[in-house]
Amino acid sequence: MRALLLIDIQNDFLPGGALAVPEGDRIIPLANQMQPHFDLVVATQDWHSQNHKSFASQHPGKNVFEVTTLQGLEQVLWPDHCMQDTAGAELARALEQNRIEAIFRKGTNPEIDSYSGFYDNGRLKSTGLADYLRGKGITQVYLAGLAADYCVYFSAKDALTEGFEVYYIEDAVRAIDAAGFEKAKADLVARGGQLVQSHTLLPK
Ligand code: VGL
Ligand code: ZN
Repeated sequence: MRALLLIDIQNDFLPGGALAVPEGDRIIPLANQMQPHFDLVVATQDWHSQNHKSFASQHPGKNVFEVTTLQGLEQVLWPDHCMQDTAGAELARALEQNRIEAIFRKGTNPEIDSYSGFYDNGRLKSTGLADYLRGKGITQVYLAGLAADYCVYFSAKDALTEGFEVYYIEDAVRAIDAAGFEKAKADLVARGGQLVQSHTLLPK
């Protein structure tokens, strides 16, 4: 059984949003076209408290995109984004949502960031996504969403670690940083993941 994971397709990651991913909106038609051809569609949602420590605003004197340490882990400091109950945290309006069976929220703990839909960055807490997928008989996980070099990448890595067959849908993701995108893809392939194009997942 195959699941489509829609990672963080939220207003703040679209052009005009607080942490806009270049061309982030371009993946939405692809995500919509693919959904009917999967056994299960699941979404993740970055869902931060307003004082989340991944925000540069919580570190006086530090700048956005500066790297610091948080709980012993390297942490990029982001603009305030995806704050709980704000419009920026909502899933994109253009995204078809009726087929999404469950939404896994992450990044709620203000002390630690959570890029992956499976675990927080310190791997201290599971979201339950892996067990949920296994409970549905899923063995193959296909990923689309934002950002390709952060949350999609970390989710794909964890999916591999959890023993799923992993397919990273190359044209249905967009990255914050072009070099980071290339690195992420190479690393996933080295770990046994596969890169696919969305059109190969649609009926002829
Ligand atoms: C993300 C940075 C901070 C993502 C989330 O969804 O890729 N990136 N929070
Ligand atoms: Zn975030």
